[in-house]
Amino acid sequence: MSDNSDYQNDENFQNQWFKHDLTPPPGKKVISPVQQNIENIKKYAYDAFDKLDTNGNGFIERDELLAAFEDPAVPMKDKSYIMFLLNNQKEIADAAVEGSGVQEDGISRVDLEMYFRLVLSRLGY
Ligand SMILES: [Ca+2]
Repeated sequence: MSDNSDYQNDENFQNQWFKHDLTPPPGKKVISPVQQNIENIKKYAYDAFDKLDTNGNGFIERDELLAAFEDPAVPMKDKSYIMFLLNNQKEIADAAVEGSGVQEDGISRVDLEMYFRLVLSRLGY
């Protein structure tokens, strides 16, 4: 095998990959940074739901968000998501009315679903 055929040392080969990274395939919808960020927060909230809902009542309450935010073991990136949830807690909790009709202060999974759907539609996605 000569040096010329060694793809690891072939700059052109590597440049090809960079080009592909920057150009989305035709017809594929480009996800904006804002949309991506919202999707990340939603995914985080879903994935971390059981961890955040420390008393296991199916709702993430403000106290639980604050406790997670102050936990030194929680990574900064997660804290930025938690901060978003804290800042928008009222609006998220009000996004869906749970079965009983009694409005809860905490965030349920249904609230998350409804809220993020609402936000994305508001942004025109
Ligand atoms: Ca809870």
